[in-house]
Amino acid sequence: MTTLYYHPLSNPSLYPVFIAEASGLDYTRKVVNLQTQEQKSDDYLSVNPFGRVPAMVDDDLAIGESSAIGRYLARKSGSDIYSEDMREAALIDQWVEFVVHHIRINVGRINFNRFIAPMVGAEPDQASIDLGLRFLADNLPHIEVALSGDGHLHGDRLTLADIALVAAFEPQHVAKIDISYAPVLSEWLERMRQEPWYQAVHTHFGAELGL
Ligand SMILES: N[C@@H](CCC(=O)N[C@@H](CS)C(=O)NCC(=O)O)C(=O)O
Repeated sequence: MTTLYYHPLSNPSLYPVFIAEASGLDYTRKVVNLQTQEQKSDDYLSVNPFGRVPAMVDDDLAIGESSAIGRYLARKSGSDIYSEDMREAALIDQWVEFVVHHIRINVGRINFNRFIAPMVGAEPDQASIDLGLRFLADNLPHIEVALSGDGHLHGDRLTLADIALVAAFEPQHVAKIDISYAPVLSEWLERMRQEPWYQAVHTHFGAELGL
């Protein structure tokens, strides 16, 4: 049995949950209460010593880190969201890494300061927001070009790369991130959020918490 530990407001942890749904895996998901620091409890640290969500347990295998979990789930399912061909897998990996290191991190900067900080009583850092906005603007043109082809980051089918992009932008609306300068991506995200694998998790980001 596969168990995914996640939190509905954590975009890294939504990535493997979307993958499990898109690849038709039989799995269970468990919310880790970040507000009570459950991620630092002894029980949880025995699952993921990094003390973060997501984590996955599959029989006697326990791992953290969303990208590693995502690849494992995709391989386990045998679904075509990844590839057994090492050259094609590398092309998909390239996009996943681009999204994680150049998109998700900047969405995260903006989200933390605009949405999370006020919730937890931290002081928002405008310089970090500005950096996030600037780096997003620098990198989104690559996404616009890629999605203008077959409507996917790689090839003509849904892959881990597309799911990484949807997960990266989960806090788009709560963090009021204006990406109207990237119209292809804007329309694509709204369409992806209507897909069955997305709707099986939630109708929109934060729905579980009444947002
Ligand atoms: N590189 C990690 C990032 C995971 C991460 O930062 N998770 C955050 C939530 S978005 C977390 O668990 N924070 C709680 C903490 O650090 O105590 C991954 O991709 O899985």
